[in-house]
Amino acid sequence: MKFVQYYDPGKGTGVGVVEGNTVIDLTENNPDVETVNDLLQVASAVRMSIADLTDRMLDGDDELTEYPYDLLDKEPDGGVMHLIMPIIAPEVWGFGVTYKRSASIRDVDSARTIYDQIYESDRPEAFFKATPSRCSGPNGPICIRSDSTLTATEAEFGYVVGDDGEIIGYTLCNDVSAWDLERENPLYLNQSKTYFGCCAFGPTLITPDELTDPYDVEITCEIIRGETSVFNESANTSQLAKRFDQLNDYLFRDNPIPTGTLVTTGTGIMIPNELSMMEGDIIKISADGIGMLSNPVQQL
Ligand code: DO4
Ligand code: MG
Repeated sequence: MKFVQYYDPGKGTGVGVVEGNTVIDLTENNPDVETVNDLLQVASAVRMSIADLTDRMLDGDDELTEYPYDLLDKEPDGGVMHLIMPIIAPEVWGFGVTYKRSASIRDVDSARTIYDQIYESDRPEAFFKATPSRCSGPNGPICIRSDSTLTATEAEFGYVVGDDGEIIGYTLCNDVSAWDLERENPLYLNQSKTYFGCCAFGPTLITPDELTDPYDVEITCEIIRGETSVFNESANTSQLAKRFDQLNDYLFRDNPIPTGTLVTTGTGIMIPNELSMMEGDIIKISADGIGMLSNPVQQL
């Protein structure tokens, strides 16, 4: 099953189930379920998956409101109905250098070997990435911090964890990063990774029963500058050097991770320096089944 969250002026947030090009409104007939987080809480109490619980809620309900997906896939504007992040992730954590390409290109650029070492070791690179106020959903802005001149898109596959660390859904993520800060000194990593507008994710949250092989997802990243597509490349999650249970093993070690946390799994698509983000660019990250996450770039 595929979930979105939306904002409806005058009503607030709601949850939708995506079927083809249609969004079925779950909240209208279940007003206590305003977010996927609410759904997760109920599902956990009754020991069901969110997909099974939603099936039960929709079953036999003939009075469902439906919207065309395109109607909701709009720029966030308080006056119109639009998609928002597919879950309110209380925390976002990132993993890095999980693809060979990411390791080798970063080392060439920085003339250091720390990335190769991380790629080869059991303990992955993990970093705190964001909180809801630092994140955008579909069509929301992603930002270049005011003290960076080389900030780049990192197109990534992400998973969301439930109460016991189990994966409850998958999504796409842009781990926007100020590469110039990171390359100046690795101890600036936090400042490269975490600031206002540093992360976008969505558009949907797809459950494991529908996305059955998360290690075979083709992720494409396109950069639109002006009217022109200036970059279009793909990577496949089959190229990931680490498995999600291995990442979770380190992430959850002595570290309380709240339910609904988004974990972003590293980029396999390295953007050339000359195509680092510029104000007005549109960055599109897409994958079959999950949809297209499109975000405009804003200079802070
Ligand atoms: O080591 C720096 C960050 C790596 C990262 O974010 C990635 O590989 O995606
Ligand atoms: Mg990254």
